[in-house]
Amino acid sequence: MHINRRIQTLDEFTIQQLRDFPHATGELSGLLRDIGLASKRVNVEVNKAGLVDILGDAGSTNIQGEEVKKLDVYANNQLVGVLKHGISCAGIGSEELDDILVFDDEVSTNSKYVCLFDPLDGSTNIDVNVSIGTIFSVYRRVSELGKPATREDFLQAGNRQVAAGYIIYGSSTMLVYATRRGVNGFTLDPSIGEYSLSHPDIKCPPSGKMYSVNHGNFFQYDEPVKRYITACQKKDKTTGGPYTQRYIGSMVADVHRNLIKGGIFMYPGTKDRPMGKLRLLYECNPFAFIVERAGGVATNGKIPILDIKPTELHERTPFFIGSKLMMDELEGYLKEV
Ligand code: P6P
Repeated sequence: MHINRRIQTLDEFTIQQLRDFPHATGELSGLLRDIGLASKRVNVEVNKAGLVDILGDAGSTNIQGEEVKKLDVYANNQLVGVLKHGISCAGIGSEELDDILVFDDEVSTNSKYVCLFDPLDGSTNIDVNVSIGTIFSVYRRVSELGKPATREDFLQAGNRQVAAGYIIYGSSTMLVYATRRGVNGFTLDPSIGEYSLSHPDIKCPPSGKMYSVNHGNFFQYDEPVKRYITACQKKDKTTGGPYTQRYIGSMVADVHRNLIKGGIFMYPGTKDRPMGKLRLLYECNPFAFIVERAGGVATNGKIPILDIKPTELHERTPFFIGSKLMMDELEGYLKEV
């Protein structure tokens, strides 16, 4: 009997990974499937956000001082729910929660991993139907199994991530995740309600024609950054300039586009906010892990993002990420005094 295995679902793919690596316990695969399940529930609400009273503010503000949209809260609760009741996660850190949330039941305290996430990035775009996304990062615990997870489990450098990924709720819903074995993309097939492998072994093009930055902050950026942005707008046979400027204002969408087509995304520090806006642990680290596994580069303008040793759960960092040759070109400008 011929079994059509042409398009693997996320579950089939992660189970195949287990077959290929018999020593694996299956906990990481289970965690990824849990996140996939939560994202399918979020997807349903995102897709009908204009129809029901789920738009608008939840009336509260998160630790960032930002108005919390109801979908933010819903997405956070879905992720906490599946991870708390799964068998793979000892605790979580979330943009929507002031502090880490440690799961203290017996199964969770024996789980190997902790997870950090931005449950719904780009939420200011919810009301205007622009693509938004969920971003997640997975670490193996450094604390003793059998005891509750500790803050040190969450404050690890990004180069210690075992997996990272995102879900983009756009023209289609895609889950992209990276492990040390590579980056793979799965598109949600509504006809079967499963993520199906659509982008195997994603590689970030070594160069591209798009640069992504908020021009409204231009005069707030440091001189080398301004010189690079200006160079992106000039005709240049060696770099292929001028580049096209694309800025969606939703990092998941901007970085996803550059991962697939090539390009560079920048959220530099400014005079008012020297550390920029984006969060290291659950925005920059996961994307840095994914893009670097795909052959791209991610820095804070000085060192690799993945080498930064975090000290705070919600700390920010200047962020530059994209195609290797474009990042090398940027580095040349940033090295200038
Ligand atoms: P600005 C969305 O709020 C977000 O965190 C990222 O998704 C996005 O890239 C950035 O902020 C946009 O910020 O200051 O350019 O509007």
